[in-house]
Amino acid sequence: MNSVDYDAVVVGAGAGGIYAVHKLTQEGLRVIAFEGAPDVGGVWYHNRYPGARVDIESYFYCFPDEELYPRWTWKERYPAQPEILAYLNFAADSWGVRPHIRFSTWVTGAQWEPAAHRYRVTTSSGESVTGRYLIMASGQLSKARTPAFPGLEDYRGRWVQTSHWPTDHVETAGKRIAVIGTGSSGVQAVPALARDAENVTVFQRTANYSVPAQNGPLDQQKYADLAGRVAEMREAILHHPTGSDIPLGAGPAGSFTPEEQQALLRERWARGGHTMNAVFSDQGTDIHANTLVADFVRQHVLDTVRDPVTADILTPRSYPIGSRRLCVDTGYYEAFNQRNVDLIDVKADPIERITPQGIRTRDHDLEFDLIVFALGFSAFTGALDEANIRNEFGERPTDRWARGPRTLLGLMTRGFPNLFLLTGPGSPSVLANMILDNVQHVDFVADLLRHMGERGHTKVEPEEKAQDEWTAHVAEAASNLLRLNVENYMVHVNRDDGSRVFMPYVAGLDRYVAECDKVAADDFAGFAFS
Ligand code: N01
Repeated sequence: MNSVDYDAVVVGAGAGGIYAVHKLTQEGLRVIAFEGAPDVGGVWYHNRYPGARVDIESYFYCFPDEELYPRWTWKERYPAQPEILAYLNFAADSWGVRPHIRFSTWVTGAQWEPAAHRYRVTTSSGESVTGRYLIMASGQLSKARTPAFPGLEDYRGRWVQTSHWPTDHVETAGKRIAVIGTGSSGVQAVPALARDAENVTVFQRTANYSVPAQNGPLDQQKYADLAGRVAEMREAILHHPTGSDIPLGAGPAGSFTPEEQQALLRERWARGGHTMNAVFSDQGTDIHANTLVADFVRQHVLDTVRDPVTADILTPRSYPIGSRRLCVDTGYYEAFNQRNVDLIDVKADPIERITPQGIRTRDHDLEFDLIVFALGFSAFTGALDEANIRNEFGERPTDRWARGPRTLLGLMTRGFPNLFLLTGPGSPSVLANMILDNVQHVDFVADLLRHMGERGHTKVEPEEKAQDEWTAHVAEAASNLLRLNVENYMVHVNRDDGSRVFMPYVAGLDRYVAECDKVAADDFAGFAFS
């Protein structure tokens, strides 16, 4: 077999890439990583918009590493972006991964060379290297949807995207600001921007459900306790559906009296954040159970927002709660009680164009100094496509996914040997703690590569039958979900017949880890080696 410059080429230096470089170099592999940004952090490098925070508690949104964990502590339950970025820098420095990473360098192509069992990877800096394994740590929510509003090119103010917030100072104090998009990013940015802006006008297309994080200082005692038993904690969160310790659904809604239901809702509300996703075990599948939770959140909007017209527009009614990702905020609805915050319902009053001075809707012509686009991502496939990975037939992975992603364990896709998709579609991915997802995937890949090394294999890809079975299992797990029928970035809609594929694996990280463990214990059954 032909030689390679590197055993592994890693794409991306966010949490997944940092850990992949660390783990695989520890395994004795020659590793190089390419990262488009000038530094580590991935989405936490780019998503530096005011108000950006994680929505998984910080006890668990970090590497479950016995050496690292006790040397760090967080200030808050849901830390803001600067603290998370500082943490990822701390991890990168502690593990000494930087010398393996080429920053400010985008992968522009990766061509599988079938005779040599390797990828030739080319980059924006003109570099060309070969690697036996290609490890995509490029994230599932990293390639932003670009704003496509007519007139943007003539706009004379400044415009920015939450997903790629500039590293230079963006002046917001005293400015007239438009925010377009009210998903997780928009609802976090609005109250933060409204603190010192002259005016913030929010352009909402769909009223989304947002629940308070109930953020606060970290329980340092709890952190210290976990720091003393990291291995045990790691096992516990790997065997939890979301990779954390949030409470699971207490039981089917119908098994509680109305008073008990309300008490449970209040209890989960007080705990905050994604706990509202699992008040009742059947709220994701039963519309009556779901409506109980949705009504509770809707009432909060009506109770919080003083202007009844604004409250009505903000009240989410168009889909069941949790069937799009639940937004977690700090003071979102409260911000609309400020005199400097306005709301435009773009379904009733559509954006016609960006003007040189601002935004023209059907009914308004408004002037802005700054337009903030919070439009979301080309999820699951955007970053993968951008790397321009080609197999021996010139195909990209997504060329074979016209009817939705087809993977084995969300990690590999047939026809693309030696290509690993960290947190890819068909794995729990965005439904669980993404740092833990990455760690679990990298550890699995490291075990797989060791297995191959011991047997002299240089090529691996999923067997067709195993991939078909896994893809069917992922679909089956999602078949009774309310969210399958709602427009959202986790659902792939087949162009030919409109049928739907839920992309992440919804049965839980715990179940997924058990499946991976079974495969590994069975000599990686389902993977074909040569
Ligand atoms: O993106 P989104 P996001 N005109 O796709 C609107 C993670 N995350 O960046 O709802 C007008 O959720 C669109 O409208 P609609 C998290 O996984 C986590 O906010 O489609 N509006 C929607 O309101 C999250 O789920 C955190 O009708 C337009 C918004 O833009 C994921 O990232 C923080 C439009 C996009 O919402 C994505 O969140 C931030 C148009 N032409 C992100 N096009 C944490 O809390 C789109 N929209 C950890």
